[in-house]
Amino acid sequence: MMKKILLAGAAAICTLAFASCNNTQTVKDAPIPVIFDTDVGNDIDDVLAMEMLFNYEKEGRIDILGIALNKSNPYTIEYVDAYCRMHGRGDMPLGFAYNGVTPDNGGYTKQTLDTLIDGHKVLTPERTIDSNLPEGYVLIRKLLAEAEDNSVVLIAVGPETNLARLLDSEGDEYSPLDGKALVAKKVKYMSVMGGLFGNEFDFPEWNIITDLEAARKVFAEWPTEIVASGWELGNKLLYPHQSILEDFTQSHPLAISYKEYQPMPYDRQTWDLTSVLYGIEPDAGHFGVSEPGTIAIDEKGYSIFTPSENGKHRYLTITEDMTASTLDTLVARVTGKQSN
Ligand SMILES: [Ca+2]
Repeated sequence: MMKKILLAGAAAICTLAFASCNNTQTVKDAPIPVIFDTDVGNDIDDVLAMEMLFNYEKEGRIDILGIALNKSNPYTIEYVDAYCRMHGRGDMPLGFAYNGVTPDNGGYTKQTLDTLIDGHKVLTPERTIDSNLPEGYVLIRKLLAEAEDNSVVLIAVGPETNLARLLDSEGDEYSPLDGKALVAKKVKYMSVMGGLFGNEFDFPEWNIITDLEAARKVFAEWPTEIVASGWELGNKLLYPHQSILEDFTQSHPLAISYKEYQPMPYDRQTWDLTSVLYGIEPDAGHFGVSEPGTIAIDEKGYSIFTPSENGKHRYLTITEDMTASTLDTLVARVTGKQSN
């Protein structure tokens, strides 16, 4: 009898300890406010990256404050609006880079929007180019103005048109601060896919050269910490096509778009996914990070890293023995299935 009572007492203490531990964790793990700047419609990795963000949001780990589109094509608006709607976020604030780069249709947005399964569209947009979306940089200004100081994680995975326009912006109805001061006050750090680092390859990376002046400005003037994922990193982590075929229903817009983008089977580089994973889980050990320094973009678009003790820039690294587990985690975050 005595033993039974003692055990019950111990269980009660455990329960209390667990509750208290849980409370601490709840406070510590308040959702991270995230702004996503993307060129959905160019490469397919943006869609996988966006899917990761919706999975994080459903788990209560982040709040997606808004999405700024930097592909200047009308189908990008319809696609992203409908994609948000599919995930129950038809209210998602969207901004658009008017007169920006890559105005072409690209290889999967229109095709997916046009797809009918059993006579039904798989994506049903309500916002279009005629919806008077704000400029991407204006949207970001509004969202930053409403956010807590030093709180927002900005994840940027395309040409940096919106970000350069943001840095050039003056005070407005949302904030008296100019773009740089507003970013310095509100942004915690930026996780950006762009550039190329290390010695294995040597060419100007696509996100950088596609709006070269914007990228040069952002790396020269952005006032917060930047962690860049270079081309070489996502190139080491290839998304398994089997996941597209087996983890998604084949009427899912992600699966349709992936198959439209290139002939299957192919394992696409996870460039944009790496910046999402690091942006949300910087301390989880999925990547290494370089020493601090400064990333400069030269006039041809090459990214040049110079180490310095007080530098605000770093870039992601990965060793061969880390790739299998990091890739597993990327797949788990894209599919929303449990993993490490
Ligand atoms: Ca992209």
